[in-house]
Amino acid sequence: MKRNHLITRRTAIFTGFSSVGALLLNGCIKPGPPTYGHILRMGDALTYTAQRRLLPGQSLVKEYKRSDISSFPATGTTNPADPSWKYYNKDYAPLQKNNFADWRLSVEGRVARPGSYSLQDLYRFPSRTQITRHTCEEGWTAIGEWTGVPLGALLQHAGILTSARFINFYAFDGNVDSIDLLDAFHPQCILAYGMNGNSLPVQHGAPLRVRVETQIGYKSVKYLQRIVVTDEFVDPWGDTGWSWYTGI
Ligand SMILES: Nc1nc2c(c(=O)[nH]1)N[C@H]1C(S)=C(S)[C@@H](COP(=O)(O)O)O[C@H]1N2
Ligand SMILES: [Mo]
Repeated sequence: MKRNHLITRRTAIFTGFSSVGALLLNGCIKPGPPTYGHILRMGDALTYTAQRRLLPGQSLVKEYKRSDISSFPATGTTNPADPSWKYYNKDYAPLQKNNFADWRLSVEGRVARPGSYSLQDLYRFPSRTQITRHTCEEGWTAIGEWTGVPLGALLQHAGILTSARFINFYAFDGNVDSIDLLDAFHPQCILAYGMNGNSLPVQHGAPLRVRVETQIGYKSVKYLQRIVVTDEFVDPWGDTGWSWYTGI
């Protein structure tokens, strides 16, 4: 039985690789970030049906039990409404005061149906809850439970176009980052509005944050305001020395 299981897995892996190979043969590779996301050129070379067929081959990060949930430090911006904070945003406090009822997530760029989503809109999507380990580049890790909308589901709802290659996140504190489509459609890549069974606390990114479980903590942008789908790589880190791709 065990053997069969292994063979099945190997077959699956092999099938995955041959799809990648087919892609590489198909694609004329444009300059871009030196990542697998670029090599695959998901948006250009694949139809979205084929892409989704490929995705189940992506491995999931480990998920933990409720009893594994740990205390969870907050880093970087912990309150965009604090006027003494260097990345203060005056628009945040009024939204927070009203429990984010007037907050909207804008989804723009290479989508057939650009638009904006309230929290209520997002609650209507099928949700995913996952208990995962967060790894910060500063050297700490913590385990928390996150609930939210799979980013892939939202992108499909907005009608992501085949020319799309990157998903860019813009936050209230001016933070900007991006991921490629392979990470965006990873089943554990969610837009979280809940943490440990409650709504997402301000220090952890209320009302909505990204959870990119396949990468280091700073890719999980808090305080989301805007998502822009692009066909071009916009380097959010420039020459700061921070990596764009930080897979774990
Ligand atoms: N908008 C925004 N997102 C952010 C940050 C930030 O300062 N602003 N810090 C990042 C870093 S370095 C980490 S480790 C995690 C921390 O999330 P937490 O504060 O919920 O622990 O958020 C990331 N996302
Ligand atoms: Mo971090």
